[in-house]
Amino acid sequence: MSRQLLSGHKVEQASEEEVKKMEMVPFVRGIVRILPEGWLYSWSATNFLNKIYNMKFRSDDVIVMTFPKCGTTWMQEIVWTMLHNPNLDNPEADESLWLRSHEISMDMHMDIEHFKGKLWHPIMEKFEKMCPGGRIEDGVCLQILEASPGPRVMKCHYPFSLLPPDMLQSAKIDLPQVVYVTRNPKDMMVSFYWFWKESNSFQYRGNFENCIRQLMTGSTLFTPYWPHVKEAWQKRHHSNVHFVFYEDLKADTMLELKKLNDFLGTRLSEEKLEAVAQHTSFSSMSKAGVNQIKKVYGERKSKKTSFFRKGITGDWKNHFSPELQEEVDRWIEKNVSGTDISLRWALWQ
Ligand code: PPS
Repeated sequence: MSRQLLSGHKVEQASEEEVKKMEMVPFVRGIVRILPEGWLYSWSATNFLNKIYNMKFRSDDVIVMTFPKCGTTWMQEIVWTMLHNPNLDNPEADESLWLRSHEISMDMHMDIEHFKGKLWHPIMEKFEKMCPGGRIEDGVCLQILEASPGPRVMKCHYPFSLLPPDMLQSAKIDLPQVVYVTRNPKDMMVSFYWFWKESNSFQYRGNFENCIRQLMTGSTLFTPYWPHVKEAWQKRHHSNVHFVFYEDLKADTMLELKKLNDFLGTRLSEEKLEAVAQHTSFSSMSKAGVNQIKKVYGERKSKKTSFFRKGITGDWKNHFSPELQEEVDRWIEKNVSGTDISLRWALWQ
């Protein structure tokens, strides 16, 4: 039985066979496919997508939107720091980023067996404090976001077409700002593989090649990749959308921070931007991430967090066989053809 969302998308339950092939820890009520694009999300997403479609954004909101593993966490911390910690003296910065910058798409994860109908316990504690009497079924992160003061820095893995249609509909004034980050698909895929493999929540059991093929064929969670990127690419000239490539951010961080400074209107001096770049470098963020995890779990918890692995470009070269590379490059060429997305970037030779 399929049903329709307010966005006009149709929701279909993925078959047990399809879900089994994803080789992950089960989702209590399975996986749904959102058509026509075919996005695969946990069933819980359907509880929240209509609410998200009607979400009221504020003019001082910044939404960091990405297909997963494309640089979300990095950009979230950059934007949060520019807006809330430009002098690097805000004590809230010691708190985990997940408690400072909430995710619009996070509530779908409460269906992962590991979470048992809730979310990560520090988020639940914050929910109880900020939203007394709130019902979990109405979305933990969504309610925290509603109760949060601005400027809110939000993370979102949902694509534009599942968000409110009027979100970018008029002049710059009174609209939220969207920073869309993408990353060359081969590095995105490698990052996904290790994230799933090492995550307690997903516990991916497949091998590397399977994972890459699932991401390529749009047969695993969050996929397909290309429609997500293409929807944002079409909006890249909108005055409230800022499109960033992970590779550019990596190659010349200061140049990208200057562009962000203009886009966000933060007016930080070059010296302050240098400090932001330093504070959000891979080494600083991964060190801070470990400390934040320790603060929550204590010393005995694993020393790393799965959100910081290598933080480099071109790591796919250490993972792909020549045959697999050829297959993936053909898929990339097919998807980039007919668009003005740079094939050179997409192949990232
Ligand atoms: S998620 O789960 O979708 O939010 O993951 P996301 O943050 O989008 O992507 C994780 C990858 O980003 C790398 N990362 C960074 N790279 C450079 N600098 C900084 N500061 C940084 N922080 C996170 C992270 O290491 C993941 O990439 P890989 O290739 O796996 O290392």
